Amino acid sequence: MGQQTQVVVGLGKSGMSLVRFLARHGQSFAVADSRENPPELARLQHEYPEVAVHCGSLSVDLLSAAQILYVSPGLALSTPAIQAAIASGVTVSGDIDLFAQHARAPIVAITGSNAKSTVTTLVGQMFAAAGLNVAVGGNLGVPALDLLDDTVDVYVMELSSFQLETTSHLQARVAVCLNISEDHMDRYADLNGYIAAKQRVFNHAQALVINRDDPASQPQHTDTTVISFGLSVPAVGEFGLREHNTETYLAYGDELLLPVSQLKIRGSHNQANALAALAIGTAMNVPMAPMLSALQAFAGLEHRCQWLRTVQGVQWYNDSKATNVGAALAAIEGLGAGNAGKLVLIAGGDGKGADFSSLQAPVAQYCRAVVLLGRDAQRVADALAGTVKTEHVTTLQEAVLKAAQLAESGDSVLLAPACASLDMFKSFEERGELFAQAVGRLL
Ligand code: UMA
Ligand code: ADP
Repeated sequence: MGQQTQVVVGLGKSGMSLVRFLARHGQSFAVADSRENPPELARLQHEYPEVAVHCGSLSVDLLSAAQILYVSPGLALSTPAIQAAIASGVTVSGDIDLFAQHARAPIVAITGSNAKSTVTTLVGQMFAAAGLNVAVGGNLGVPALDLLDDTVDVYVMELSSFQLETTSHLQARVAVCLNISEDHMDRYADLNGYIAAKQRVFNHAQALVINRDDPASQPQHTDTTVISFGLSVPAVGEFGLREHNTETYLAYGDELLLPVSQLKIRGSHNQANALAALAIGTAMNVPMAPMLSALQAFAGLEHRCQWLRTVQGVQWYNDSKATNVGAALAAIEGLGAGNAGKLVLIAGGDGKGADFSSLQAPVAQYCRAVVLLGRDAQRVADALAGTVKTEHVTTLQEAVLKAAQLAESGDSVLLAPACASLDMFKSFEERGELFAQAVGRLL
């Protein structure tokens, strides 16, 4: 087997999209994955039998002999074989870098700890309503390289911190970091390392959309156009909220755009998301009218503060995608502040090394009780000690029954685990679907 100057490292969705791209461009390359049986191995061997593939522990010799590695987002750059290659002068890149170098239409790049998928989807729908041929993907759904198409008018890309780590040529037309809260602490040395990865989204961008309520999400310095969003009253050229005749409106400077009562997505965090999407569209010169009609029609994504049903006066919400503390906080505060009743929270799972102490105050303020399950249930319970009643259960079905007992008419039950699902479920989607089924069975 000859030496390859290009190696695709990782054979999941991103790796396979890289294989398709490089093969389409007639380039030669090898593939490596640290797993014995990576998810796309059978497909690779069937569709590209000529490509050399190395599975099992990563070979330092293979990686260090290359000129460039395209590293998948799931693989930490601190992996020893990758570090050894970097030390021998090998360039590290990734699918987003290659995508950005080949995209012929502007890129809207959206990152942040939470709300990426919601805002990316909403912006995609706004652009489509304005008649643009828009391609939407990245960390959300279709891998970036599979979206490349010369008929596209604009790419709207959700980017994770992992993808940004290997990206040096993004040059987005509009870049946004929606918010920062602790996540993926099993992958970063500290919060600053995580923030630095997120902030790479701003590198060489033509216009920035920033969250004026969240300093950690903002660039250190910039000399490009900036449009801000936030929940305060907006100055000229900013997006925010204004009160008028006892109603709260989304506003652009002095201009009232839409009463928040006309949004289908719930909670103040979703008002911030709507404002972010409008700011992104404005930075792209998209007219306001089609954006507002897309916004009014947008019912949100499944598993994100999704209303399920009312049972005996109790509202049930599925926020299984609240896989970190910041998302759970937003849901508790967003739903708690707007409700006359109390919340019964269902939480716990794989905590990814997070600190749960910031849940204490909102749980004390808005919750009647907390039902806990999963691997880090006790760590969450310890952080909530002295607030409200906590109950431990072992299955999601039991959690639903326990929450139904604890909730009173007028209350809401919220699944917002503040943890990943992987200790008990295949994915956050599976956790949310099983929750919705159990709620559907309640009498
Ligand atoms: N892995 C190995 N050895 C390898 C390569 C990967 O053990 O050599 C493991 C990783 O540690 C990880 C898993 O395989 O646990 C998947 O990693 P991957 O890089 O092969 O993932 P892909 O299938 O390419 O999917 C990735 C994103 N996944 C991750 O970043 C973990 C998908 O985001 C994304 O949709 C896809 O590319 C297309 O762009 C998912 C995700 O969970 C939704 N993202 C994280 C999040 O949103 O929090 C960042
Ligand atoms: P991401 O793609 O960044 O994970 P999602 O749109 O899938 O974002 O939402 C992830 C979680 O974050 C959900 O639990 C959702 O309810 C919550 N969330 C949505 N908007 C916000 C926000 N502005 N701030 C904090 N959490 C939010």
